[in-house]
Parts: sequence; C-alpha cells; structure tokens
Amino acid sequence: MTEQSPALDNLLTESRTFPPSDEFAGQANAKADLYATADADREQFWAGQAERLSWDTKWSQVLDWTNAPFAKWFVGGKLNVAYNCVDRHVESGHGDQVAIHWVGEPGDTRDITYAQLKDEVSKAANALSSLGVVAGDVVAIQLQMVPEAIFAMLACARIGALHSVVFGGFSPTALRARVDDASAKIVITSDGQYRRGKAAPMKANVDEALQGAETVQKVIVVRRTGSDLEGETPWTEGRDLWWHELVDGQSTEHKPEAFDSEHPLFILYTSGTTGKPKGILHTSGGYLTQTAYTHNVVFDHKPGEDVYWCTADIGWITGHSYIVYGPLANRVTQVVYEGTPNTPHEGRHWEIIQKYKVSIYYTAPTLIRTFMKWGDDIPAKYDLSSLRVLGSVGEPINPEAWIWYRDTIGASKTPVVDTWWQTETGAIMISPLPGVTAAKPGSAQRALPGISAKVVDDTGTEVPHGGGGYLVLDKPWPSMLRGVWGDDERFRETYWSRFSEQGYYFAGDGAKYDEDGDIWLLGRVDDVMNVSGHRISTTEVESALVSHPTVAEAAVVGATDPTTGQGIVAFVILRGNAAESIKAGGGSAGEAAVQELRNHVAKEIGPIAKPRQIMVVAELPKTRSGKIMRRLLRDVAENRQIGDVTTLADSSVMDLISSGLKSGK
Ligand code: 6R9
Repeated sequence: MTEQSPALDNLLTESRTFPPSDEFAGQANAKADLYATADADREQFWAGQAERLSWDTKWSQVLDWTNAPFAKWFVGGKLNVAYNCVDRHVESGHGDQVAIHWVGEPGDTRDITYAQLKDEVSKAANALSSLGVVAGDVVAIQLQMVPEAIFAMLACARIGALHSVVFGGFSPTALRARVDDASAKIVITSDGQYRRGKAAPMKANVDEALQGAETVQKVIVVRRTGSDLEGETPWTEGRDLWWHELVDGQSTEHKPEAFDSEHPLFILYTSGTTGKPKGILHTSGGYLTQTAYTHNVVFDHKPGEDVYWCTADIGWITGHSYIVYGPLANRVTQVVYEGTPNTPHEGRHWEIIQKYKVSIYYTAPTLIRTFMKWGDDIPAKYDLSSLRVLGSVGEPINPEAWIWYRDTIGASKTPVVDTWWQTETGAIMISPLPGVTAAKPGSAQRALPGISAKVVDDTGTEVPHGGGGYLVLDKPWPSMLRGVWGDDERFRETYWSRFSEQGYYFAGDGAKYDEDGDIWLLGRVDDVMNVSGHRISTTEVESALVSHPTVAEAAVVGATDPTTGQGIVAFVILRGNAAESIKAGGGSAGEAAVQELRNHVAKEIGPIAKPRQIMVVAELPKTRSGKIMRRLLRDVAENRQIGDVTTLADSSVMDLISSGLKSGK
C-alpha cells in the first residue's frame, strides 16, 4: 500500500443485528461490565485472569515491556502448563470426566478421561526423557488428528521441550525446512493417515524429508493405519521407534517441573503468503492465561456441562490454542475428529454433534460455505438442538454465510462469535461476547476486554468512524508472540517497523470502522486492490459474489491492468444446480451467468467494483486453515508461472485450475 490512503471504498451493506436472548445473557460467563473492569486497570485485570491457573511460584510483576517489542508477562512466576491442563483437574476430583471424545475417520472411537489423559501424558513425558530430551529441546510433530498428537504436545510442555507441529498434509520439503530451522531433535509421526476413507502413507514422506537431516536423533511412529496401508512402513533401525513400544511400558508417574512463565512453549510456522515461513514463538504463562480466558468468555464454556468441538487441525494455531491449551486448562469435554467432513457422507459433522450433544461448535468460514453448497437438507436430518454457541475463525465470514450458520445450524437463535486473531496473537483478540454483544453478521466488532485494537491510516492516526485503513494492536497482550525463531530482525521488521513511532503491532490486515465504531476485517493488506485509484477490498467483492444464489465460493484478486492500474479478476465455484444448468446450456449460458454476476457485484458495491473477468472453477487453492492463497490466483490472472505451492492443503488444485481454464471449462 502506498502514500496517503483514502478510506477504503467500500459499502458493506449488512446492517442487521442480533442481540443475545435474555436467557443467554443472564447465564453468560462474561457480562457487559467486563470491558470497564479491564479498562480501569489492565494489568490488574490480567493478573486476575492469570488466577485461573495454578502457579508454583507467583509472579512479582504483571508486565515488563521495557525491552519492547519483546514482552515478559507474569515476571518471576513459575508453572507447569501440562499440569494446568491435566493433573489439577484430576486432583480436584474430575478424573472421571471425559476430556476427549475421539472419533476416528473409519468410525472407531475412544473416550479419554482426565485420569487417563494424565497417565498417557506422563508416559509420553517419561518416554521423551528416556531418549534424552530435555527442557529447551525441539520436538517436531507431524501427525493427523489422533489422540497421540495431543499427548505428545502436552508431554513436551510437561518436560519443558518445545513442540513444532507441522500440518499432516505438508510435503517432505515443507517438513524438512521446519525441522532444520528449529534444529529438531525428535520427530513424532504416524505410519499413515486416513483421508477420505483411504489409508495414505505418512512415514514414507517423513523419511524422504529427513534424508541427511543431522539434528534428528529419533523418529517416533504412531501405528494408526497398520495393515490398511499397502506395503511395509519404511524403517531405519536405530533411529525409528514405534510409539506403542516406547511409550506403553513407561511409568504413569511423572512429576511436572515448574518452568518460568516466559519459558518457551512452542514454535509454530505460519504458512506465510510470501517468503520463507516464520517460526512464531510462544511462551507459557501469558499464553495459557489468554487462551483459557478467551475460551471461557468467548465460547461461554461451562466445565462439566458443555461439550465443545473445535474442528481445526492441530497443525494450525487454532488447534493449539482452542483444542489443546485453552480448553484443557478450562477442563473441557471435547470432541476431536480425525477425518474429513464428507467421509463417509456429508452429514458427518451433524451426526457427531447429535451423538455427543455438542453444545459449542467452532469452525472456519470455508467449511461453512462448503456446508451451504452441500445443501440445507443435510443438517436438517440431524438433531442439532444441543448447540448453544457457534464460532467462526480464519477469514472474514461473509454476512451470507453468517446468517446461514445461525439459521440452519443454530436454529435461528444461537449466538455466532466471529473471532479475529492470528498465529502471532496466540489467542482471540477481537470478537463479540455471546452474552453481551448485539452481533452484526460479517463483523468481528470489538477488541475483547483487556485487549486494545485500532484502525489507523498510513501515518498511524486512528481513522474516524466510517473510515478504513490498517488494523493495529496498540497495547501488549499476554499471549503475544515473543519473536520469530532465530530471527529477531525479521520479528521487528515484519510486525513493529510499520508503526514504530507509535509502537503499534502491525497485523497486516485491512479493516474499517462502521458508524458505531465496530471493526470489519477486510482481508490481508496485500489483497486490497487499487482500481482507478479506488481501494477495494477483495473480501467485499467476494461477499457480494457469494450473496448471489448461484455462487458457492469466490476468490478475488487484482491483476495488473493497463488502463485502471488493477482490474478485478474473480474465481467462482458455482453451486451444484447452477453449474449443471450452465453445462447443459452451453457457452452462451455460461456467458449470461457471468454477466449476471458482474452486474450483481456492481449493484451490491458499485460499478467500480464490477469484476473485469470472472472465471468459473471447480476448486480454489487453500492453506490448511482454509485461507485462499490469492497470490497463486494472481499468477493465473496475470499469466505467470505459478509460485510456491508447498503450503497448500492440496497442491494439485493449481493444476486443476490452470488446465480447466486452458480447456475453457
Ligand atoms: C487464527 C488464524 C491469521 C489471519 C489474520 C486474518 C485472517 C483470522 C479472522 C480473519 C477476518 C476473522 N483471519 N480470523 N479475518 N475475520 N475472524 O486464522 O491464524 O492462520 O495465523 O491467520 O487470518 O487475515 O491476519 P492464522
């Protein structure tokens, strides 16, 4: 983005609001006064939140920001993160409470109580120690959603080792880059994983990745697919160990050691739209405080009563903060599902919600739009009446999808919380409070109590209501990243140099205030388009497209244009019946449909936002968390060689798009 930027030219027209029912508001964990309490004394507020945890040594200072941007929270405090997520619940008499209802893709299930979780984590911790892993070592974990993934993460936390979880779908190259960057000593993986009903190898990819990787001493392999996998699991004697052989015989006794509040907890690499992935570093006390606090107030979680389900993968920050750390610190009972949402049928999620009486469900807009595409008749077959809070994360949720989510899944009454945050922020930052906020579809609305966010212009000055610009976080927060692994310079440069004068954290997202001062997220700033001098957000054009009944999903990019600077190019996936009728109607039907969509956008936003070109595609390139990689679509729109695809959830999608366009489909 260049020079003085005028307000984004946008017209997000959604204006409906949905206040909580009196009944919900009355029983909610967070009441309206929480904002004022936090504002009155932020440090005291956070000290109060840290009391949710059990500390071996109490802190002497809440925040030390003298060495900004390197924060220290709860200075001098000591705690064990795994003890807080597991043991203390057993000690307080909840050992028999189910922590995890695990559901395997093929239909096998496993219920794990807190007492069992304590045993499993202790055994895994003893196993890692037996291999010589000590506090400060790095353990890479490439596992699908099996219970051992959670045991392994907590075992690392228990002994003070850092985990670096690598998404199960990542290529050998992507795994190797992460192993090398952090000098991982141990890799934990599985023989294979079930994807869409089939067993696919995992260990073979890990072996390919680790050829010549000098730092890796042992590879621990969870047996998951076993004989379902064709061929033997490749094995390196002396290096490779089966999880069950190593862990099962270990003692269930393990004394958790207390570590400093600032002891590193994990590294997680952000997929990064450009450049080499960054290893985002998180530490212990502040991270656990904010993940536990937000899980309590945003989802209104009641331990022992609610059944919670966050559908994220543990390879994404959402899996770290809202499957493992926040929820377990809060003594959650949660569902963990191994597989894809349409295996063996498109009602799998609703079937699971019905079976376990899930009351809190947290997922991503990409999946919500997919469910919409599959049709309302699918969820209608199941009893979803246990649901009482719905959450969304990962992208701006289009008002269309928000309304569908609330009406079709939430029986037109559950609060929907649209939660904005990042790998770097560690925990939710901007979100409605379900018992307080009159929700606005499409807006994440307001920073949580204790958090401060602003929308500023190029000079760092806050924009007025109705104005747009950049989202910044103007005050430090407990779960903030503590750095980029091994690269302090990149940490300062990426996040703190843009508004260094003010000392603001630059989130990299465009945002605007509406007339009430509520925040609307508009996508990554690199994705804002400039058409004849008008700044138009990709998010808004996408929302306009998705609001048309024929469109299931849309991705929009700005492509260089000789007359307008940038021209808007849209990629759309049509809904089943629309796609069929266009196919039946031939070329002219396709042209007419595209013309109608262009006019629809012009009507919704304004003629300036009318896409120059609309391409109908079957798939969109997405990361593991469902974010569209617009950079790759820009390559297509500008007829360039397609760039790095290693962080795509499915790297074959780009071939599909390019070949589909060439053949005119
Ligand atoms: C948690 C997570 C971070 C980026 C972030 C923004 C986008 C996430 C959002 C949202 C609008 C929301 N994002 N939640 N945009 N509304 N509710 O997704 O972390 O994978 O690091 O991505 O995701 O662009 O900057 P991460």
